[in-house]
Amino acid sequence: MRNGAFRRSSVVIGFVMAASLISGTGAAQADEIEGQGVEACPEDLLCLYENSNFNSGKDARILMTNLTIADLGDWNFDDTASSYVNNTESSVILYSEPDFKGKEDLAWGASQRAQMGPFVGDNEVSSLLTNPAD
Ligand SMILES: [Ca+2]
Repeated sequence: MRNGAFRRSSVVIGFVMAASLISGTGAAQADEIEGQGVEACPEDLLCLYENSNFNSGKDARILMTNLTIADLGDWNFDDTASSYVNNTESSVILYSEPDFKGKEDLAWGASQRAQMGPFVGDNEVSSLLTNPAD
């Protein structure tokens, strides 16, 4: 009896792990939603908000990603971000030009900024590097 119960819970745990792999925590991804607020940003993703204060007051575009993106124009998000939430444990470098050029800002792991800056300003982010080597 005990042995059977143990085996059954192992199967459940295995299923949950497989489901989380498929749904993508940890998998490379980028996606766009409409929303607002810090809580709109899922765990393990960096979220760029179209407007300052995390789109406060009105749903607007949010680009959510854990990818390195050389040109945010590919996601129709070039020169768009006005605030961000880094809901990952790693730093992300934000650049004012495509291909990791121009001015740089460091978005620390588990940090947020209601207004872009100080180095890459409002509507300036054009590329981003996730998991930079220290
Ligand atoms: Ca903007």
